[in-house]
Amino acid sequence: MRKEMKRILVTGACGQIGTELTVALRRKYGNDNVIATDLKQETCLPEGSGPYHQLDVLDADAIESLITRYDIDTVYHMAALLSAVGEKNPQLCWNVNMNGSINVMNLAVKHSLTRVIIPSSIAVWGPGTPAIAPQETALHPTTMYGVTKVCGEVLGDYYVRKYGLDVRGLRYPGIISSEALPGGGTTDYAVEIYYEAIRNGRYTCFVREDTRLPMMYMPDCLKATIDLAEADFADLKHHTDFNVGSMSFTVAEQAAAIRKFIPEFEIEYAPDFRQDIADSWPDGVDDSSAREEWGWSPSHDLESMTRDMLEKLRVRFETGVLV
Ligand code: VAH
Repeated sequence: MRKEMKRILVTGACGQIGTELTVALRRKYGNDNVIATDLKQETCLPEGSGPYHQLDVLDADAIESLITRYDIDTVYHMAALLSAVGEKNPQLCWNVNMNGSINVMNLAVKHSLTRVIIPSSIAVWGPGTPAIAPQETALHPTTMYGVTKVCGEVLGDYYVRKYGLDVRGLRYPGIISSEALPGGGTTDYAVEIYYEAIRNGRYTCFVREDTRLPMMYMPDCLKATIDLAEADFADLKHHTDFNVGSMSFTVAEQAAAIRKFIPEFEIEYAPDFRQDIADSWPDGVDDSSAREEWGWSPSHDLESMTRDMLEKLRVRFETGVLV
């Protein structure tokens, strides 16, 4: 089985993580060696920054034609419906998240791909999970998205053992980024709050102020994803289910961090159906396995993320990129 990662296919390349992951991979491997795909017809990536194809991950033949056309050796399979949007259409969530993943894994085996990266999430846990989620604990998700993430983990592990396929994944916490809005997750509030703080000086949050969840700034998310992908397989005891943490905070703490830069910022709370999902997830994670097996170490905390987010968003509002 080839070990080099040289020709990469990204699915869900217009998603919150996919957008910035594609840019980071192109910077590292070269624009033309990273093929971006998404369900969207038009690319969301800068014109001329590398190949883009519209792709439905339920169409195995379309995936296969890209694998052969570009001699792909690695797939970052980012395409998925997230927790909140998945609860509005659980059957579609199952279909896309599971059949998309098994299409990628079957084609990876057929074409002897070097590696497949398939994200998991803190959504694998449920109400009985300890406040700090251990690496090994019972997985009782309460969302269809979480069910698909548990299934994705064990399906990936099966392909490692049954076919010798190199499948890797990490349990993303809420991801916060300035470049692409999240696509229908429960943790979207932690991103929207920064945009609204600059746009309107105020935000109505859809979870309570005492809601505490594990979160991660996008630069750390990209670092974790690519570091895991590049780790020596022989060093890994886990494959598809690494806990990765960086910080945990309540909405009230996040609002206070924003007020250090925007003193007049106001927030009110109007919890909706996403409160029950957030309440089912842990406050934090034990990521000692990721630290031991592939050297995971985050760089950002709430203050440095807040400063960077507000600086970057202010520029984009002032230059008219955002309104
Ligand atoms: C969601 N942001 O909220 C995603 C994530 C932390 C959960 O997978 O659905």
